[in-house]
Amino acid sequence: MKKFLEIENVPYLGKNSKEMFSFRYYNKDEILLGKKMKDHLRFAMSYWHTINASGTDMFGGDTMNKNFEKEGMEKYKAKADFAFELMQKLGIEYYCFHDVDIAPEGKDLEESTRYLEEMVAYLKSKQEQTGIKLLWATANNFGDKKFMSGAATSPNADVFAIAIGKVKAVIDATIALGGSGIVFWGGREGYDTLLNTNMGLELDHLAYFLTLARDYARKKGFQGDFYIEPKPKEPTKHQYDFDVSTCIGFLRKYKLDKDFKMNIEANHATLAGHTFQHELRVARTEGFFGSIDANQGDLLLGWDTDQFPTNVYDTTLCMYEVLKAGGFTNGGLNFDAKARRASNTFEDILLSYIAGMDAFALGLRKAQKIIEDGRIDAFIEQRYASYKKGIGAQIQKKTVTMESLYAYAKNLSVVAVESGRQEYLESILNNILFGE
Ligand code: XUL
Ligand code: CO
Repeated sequence: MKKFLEIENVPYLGKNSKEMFSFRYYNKDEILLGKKMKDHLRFAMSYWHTINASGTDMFGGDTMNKNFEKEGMEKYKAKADFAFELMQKLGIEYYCFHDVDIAPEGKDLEESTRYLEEMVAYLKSKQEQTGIKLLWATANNFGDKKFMSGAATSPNADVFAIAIGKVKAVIDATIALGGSGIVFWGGREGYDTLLNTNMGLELDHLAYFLTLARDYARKKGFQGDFYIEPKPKEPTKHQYDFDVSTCIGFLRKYKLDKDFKMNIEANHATLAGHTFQHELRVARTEGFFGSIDANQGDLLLGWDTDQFPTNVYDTTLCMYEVLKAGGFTNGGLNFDAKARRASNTFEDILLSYIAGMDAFALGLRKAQKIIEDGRIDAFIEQRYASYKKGIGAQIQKKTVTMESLYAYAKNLSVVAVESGRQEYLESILNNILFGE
């Protein structure tokens, strides 16, 4: 088979390595906290950015050609060959795709499904040859013109039907490929103006859409996770899957909370005005932690730039949350990220994955240090010590009444709340990150 990249497998050479194509922190079989690094991190390649996106933005066209001098189905097979070669060379064991990433679209749903099935068979043989697995798949129900006013929330019932038909094909593909997740990102499930929108009806339709998908997949034997991927805006002004809290409220209302978890994307968190860690913490606290779309935005640009994650503060605090959540089960770290438009060579694809994987590997190492160091966890524990004894313990056990608390509080005079020590804790984090 033709090879697309001159570089061979990317080795781990340790933190002092000056070799361009090497990992400095990602040593996949090294054991940390009782588990191999690769099993903590469960890296996945995103098909859409890596195999298809070619640099087009609002102001200019492609800066790269990823067609491999082929047309039609042959082009998609060449893309798959490239995808698996890249993953093998990087040591990535999972991948994620939208239906339209892996196969061309036909004139109608039936023809598109046929193309999809042909490519699923091709990908299946590649999986068998390499041991690489599908992490999750999703339907692109936002790109085509018919989805301009939404898919599940479209005012047009035919669009709802076509969109759920595409999800059926994706579920069948996921099962055929042994994938462990199905993602729903509501690309245009929201509104641009309330002047034309029946919000209550749209939310009901969205919930029914997800219910149909869940029931079909479970009927077909799918045992993996369903994920909602929160994003507050872009392309619509307001998306119904705004952030993790909003999604959890929605899932609980429509009794979907037993099957759906969150796929949390860093750049979506910051678009919602949250930190990445905040979204992870909400999901962990509420029992909805599932999977991660690993990337980062540029706060000065302000839109969803989907850059490769290199900010070690963020990757560290992310991996701290992942460890505290007990690690991934069916989920993983999918690089929903693309090399910048001006990083336009095939080597840049490799280099950007190396940068992202190393940033998360370093983040994992530092998160382990935070936990082993124990000062931050101990501080939090101590901060709530008043709930361990006396009246606090009774509140904690929920054995008080309004009257008993009033009687307790009525003569309290000076209450000394202890310092929150934010700056001290930030300096501990710096000490752990840079102290050696
Ligand atoms: C869009 C985005 C999507 C989802 C899958 O912002 O993140 O690529 O991850 O549809
Ligand atoms: Co994403």
